[in-house]
Amino acid sequence: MADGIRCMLMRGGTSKGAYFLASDLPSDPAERDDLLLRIMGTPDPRQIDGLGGAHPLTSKVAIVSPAADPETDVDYLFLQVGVDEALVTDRQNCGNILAGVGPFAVERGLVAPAADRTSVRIRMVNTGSVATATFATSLSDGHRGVVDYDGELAIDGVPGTAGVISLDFEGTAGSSTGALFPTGAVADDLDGIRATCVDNGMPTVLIRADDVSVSGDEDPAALEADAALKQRLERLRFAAAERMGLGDVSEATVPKMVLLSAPRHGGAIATRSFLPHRVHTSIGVLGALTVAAGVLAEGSVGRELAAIPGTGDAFVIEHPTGHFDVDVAVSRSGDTWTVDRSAALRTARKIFEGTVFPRPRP
Ligand code: NQM
Repeated sequence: MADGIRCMLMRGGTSKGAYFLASDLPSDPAERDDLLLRIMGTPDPRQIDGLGGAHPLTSKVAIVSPAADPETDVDYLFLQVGVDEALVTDRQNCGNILAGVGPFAVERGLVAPAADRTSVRIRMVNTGSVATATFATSLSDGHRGVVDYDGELAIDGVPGTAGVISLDFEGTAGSSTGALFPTGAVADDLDGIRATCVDNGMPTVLIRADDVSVSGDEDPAALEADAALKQRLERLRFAAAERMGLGDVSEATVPKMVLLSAPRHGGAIATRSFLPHRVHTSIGVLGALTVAAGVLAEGSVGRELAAIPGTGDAFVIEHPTGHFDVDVAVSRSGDTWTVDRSAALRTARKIFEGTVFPRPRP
């Protein structure tokens, strides 16, 4: 470890993380997690002695390896690293960090780029579902090829523009819990509150903001300062987790809690997402796909607040720094709901490539 570990720092969507090849890290999970805590500077609210950015959205790790199965090109394991808590968890996926995985696979020579656009099929090891990422590449350096990160797509929550990375998902419905609506109902009574428990890639609990006495357009900082609200949501989260078959979630970052209110800026629905303790400055990718799938189902919490888009139109999710447009379609046969389409556009950027030196063990 004195020689350091090869690492790439990337922005993926509205998040930022350290990307590694699995072969550059210890194979033993406990040893690997201890190393990652020391690389990211956890536990410490400022992560001053590591790469972490002092927020859950910038304390993330992607571990990429050649695919174990011939149906896909690479395997991607996502790890959420705590900020002030010495925690590394694989119990959630991350679609924002996923946006950097295809480019990283090309950068590391795991996937040969095409002359124009390259598609990489990625197995998300955390849940077993698959995403196809497609992005611009060129063979301009003669032999190895390069990723073209520049482009014209602006995503809310990130300044400027960058190249489009399209993400098409398969098998996200119920990928952590077994069903799109894991409690068996589109809405449940949870501790006296109507809630929709839904999983289109991210186990999530949808509740109306006005049911917990907020309007749903507050700043993240205002919601984080509301200790009574946070306690209430944590109780609801534990109750929901039990109904969703997630077991003990005291050390897990799922299910996410999402407060819904009527759209204010021409979108379909307004959201405030809890991560679950800090409040998201935008919304996660799988989080957004899950909100859309939940709200589209008749009888769900949020359906009555939403302005449902026409067939073929994007489902526009309003969030604290703008909106996130996703392409989601659901259908119903009897009581069973199926997700027919889940896709979104993101951007990513290579920020730094080099060798990271972990803090020594205490
Ligand atoms: O839902 C944050 C993020 C995420 C997750 C979180 C994500 C997703 O924005 O796919 O991207 O919900 O913990 O990075």
